[in-house]
Amino acid sequence: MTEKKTVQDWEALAEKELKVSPKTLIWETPEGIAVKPLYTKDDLDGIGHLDALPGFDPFIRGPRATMYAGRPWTVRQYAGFSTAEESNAFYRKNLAAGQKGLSVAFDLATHRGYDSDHPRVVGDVGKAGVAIDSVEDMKILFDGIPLQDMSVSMTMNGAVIPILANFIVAGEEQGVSRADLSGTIQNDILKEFMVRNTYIYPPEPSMRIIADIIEYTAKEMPRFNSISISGYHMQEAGATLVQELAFTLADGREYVRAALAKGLNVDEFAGRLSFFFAIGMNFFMEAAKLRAARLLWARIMKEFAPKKASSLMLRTHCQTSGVSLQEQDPYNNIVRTAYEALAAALGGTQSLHTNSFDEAIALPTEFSARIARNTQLILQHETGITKVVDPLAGSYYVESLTNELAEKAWALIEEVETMGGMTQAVNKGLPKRLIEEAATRRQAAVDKGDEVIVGVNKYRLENEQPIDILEIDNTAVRLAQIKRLEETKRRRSAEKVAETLKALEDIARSGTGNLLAAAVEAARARATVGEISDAMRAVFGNHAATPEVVTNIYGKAYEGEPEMAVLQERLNTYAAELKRKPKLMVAKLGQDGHDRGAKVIASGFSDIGFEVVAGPLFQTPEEAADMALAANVHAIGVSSLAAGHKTLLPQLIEALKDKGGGDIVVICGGVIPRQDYQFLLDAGVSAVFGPGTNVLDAAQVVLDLIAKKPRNI
Ligand code: MLC
Ligand code: 5AD
Repeated sequence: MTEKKTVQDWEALAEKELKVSPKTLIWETPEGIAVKPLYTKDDLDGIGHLDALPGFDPFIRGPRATMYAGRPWTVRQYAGFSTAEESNAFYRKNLAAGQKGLSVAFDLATHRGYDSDHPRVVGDVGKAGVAIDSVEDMKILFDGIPLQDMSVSMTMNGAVIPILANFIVAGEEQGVSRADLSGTIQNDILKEFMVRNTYIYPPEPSMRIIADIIEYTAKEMPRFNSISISGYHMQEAGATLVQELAFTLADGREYVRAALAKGLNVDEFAGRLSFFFAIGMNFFMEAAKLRAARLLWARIMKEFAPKKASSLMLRTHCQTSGVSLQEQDPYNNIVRTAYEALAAALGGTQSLHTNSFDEAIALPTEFSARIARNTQLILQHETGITKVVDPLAGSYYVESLTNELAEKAWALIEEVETMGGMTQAVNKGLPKRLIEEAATRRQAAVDKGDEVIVGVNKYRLENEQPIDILEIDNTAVRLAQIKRLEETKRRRSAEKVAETLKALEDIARSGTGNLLAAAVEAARARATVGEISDAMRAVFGNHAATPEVVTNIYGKAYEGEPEMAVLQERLNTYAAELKRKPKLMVAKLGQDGHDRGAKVIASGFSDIGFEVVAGPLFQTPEEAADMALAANVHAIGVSSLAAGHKTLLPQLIEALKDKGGGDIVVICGGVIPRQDYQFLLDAGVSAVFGPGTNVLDAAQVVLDLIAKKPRNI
């Protein structure tokens, strides 16, 4: 008989194998979790949920008793581009090829409550999603798609009132009453103030909008999920999994309180709150995160003493991580996405979007979207993973991780609570700061090679072949939208529009009545997304955020590294010549609110020794040029992630020339296809930095460029 071995025996053996203590193998994750090389039964000591069953409180093993064995997760691919006609055709093809639910991506003009003819959105119409100006567009978007049978998710937060109103009216005009509409509206504004930035109004009226939507859907739309409380964008912006988990659940708690303050009973709405998480490359930790999320949500909801079990149940959509995908050697992204999708399924997601391999370059083509969709279909039909509920349960490692994530997230949730809840924490900027610090730390780890990304900072290809991408003719889309807007306005009753908009504005002003109910009337009369948004803007005003730059994180990671010291010395010598530090403005143009890249560059350059000016979000090229001249910068770096670069950069260069700043160096970076580099260089951009650029390398190039064109007024 073999003798029973202990963990101490294993440690001794491991040390013999390694020649050093196995403690050196402990992996400190960004979450502050020390992942050991071996987990055993001892790691389960004191964990309380080990005998939980799926379908029962606290739902750690899944919200449904049978999970995928009864019904697989919904294959729900997020998509939208160009006009309603083009997006509709794309949806229909995808549904015919095995997709099960719809998920609409709107363009940024729509997100921020501007019609397609607004001067601030010239570069944005139809680019990052589909342009929707009125019910007429919404009807075309769902033409031939029976809304009583198809669940539709709409990612909308800023212009959530007009968009949901348009959807309700489009359903009505298809002959489907709102009570029969199924789907989800994202409607999660707190994370917009933290990370995603498609807000319109200040926090307080924005929270009222959320509560009004929860109230309206609870009473009128029993099959509709009133909110999709989202951590996805936090992880995309750099959050650790603990931060993602904690801030998302704390947001959820805040929304529950807002709905209760409206006088609703918790069981009237809690079963229709839904969630949304990102699934990145830390495979087991991502699966554990979903299990921990369900556990903690049930704990949070018990505070509100619901009677229905469904009120405790966390149901979620997941999307594989966009930031984990790379521009270099892009077919690797198919592999990354497949692993992430598997983690989401093992974690028990209800619905899933898998990203396309061209993510870091452009919007999906039909080809890349097919592979992304098939990644899920292959998991569902070929691997057998759907046959067993929560197959990771009981794994020493996964149970221990689930427990540790839950404990760490709970501590952060409690910290938010002591600040007075999430609205207060957001106002004080805590979550945003923590997330931006984590993003900067990660960038330094990748730049230094401490974290390996295959094809980017290791095993890089010598020659990259450009891949086929989806190009959208932004001007053609804008002109087509403007034409339909004009037609819609010509055909409608101006009095009816004015009357319904006035009623909406009155409700906004008085603080009583339901904003969505009023907007449905306005949408029926063909008031546009812009007009409905403006009626509320007149009362609520616009929210403007001041960008802050985190310092001493990037530099600290490079402390004592010769690479940094050499660069800093070069910069100091040059600064002595100039009699001031080289000065860079980091700019965001148009409605593109993805500012992780801009923030990380601002932080990195500032720690290297540049003087950095962070421009606000949503500048027009003119405004950016004025700011750059007033601040007397040597260079402007534009970060572009929403495909507006071919319109906005030439405009910026023209504006600089007109205003006497033609000698300011213009560089840009972000999601820019290689096919567009020459166009940008011809337009006067001095350098283009794609995703995966090392910050120190970029700083060298910027110094070279400034030195060649020394502007020093
Ligand atoms: C499910 N059902 C079962 C079952 N499993 N019935 C019996 N046995 C089983 N095993 C039932 C459910 O109760 C439900 O019915 C129905 O089947 C559908 O299942 P579901 O699990 O609720 O799935 P789904 O309808 O897909 O809803 C998933 C969701 C929802 C609750 C998470 O909110 C959703 O679809 N979210 C998607 C959000 C999204 O796409 N976001 C994109 C963001 S992109 P019933 O009757 O109970 O409903 C983004 C990017 C950016 O944000 O920044 O732009
Ligand atoms: N179509 C498809 N996917 C999109 N994403 C954003 N916009 C679109 C769109 N119009 C995806 C990307 C991105 C994430 C926020 O959502 O994966 O990283």
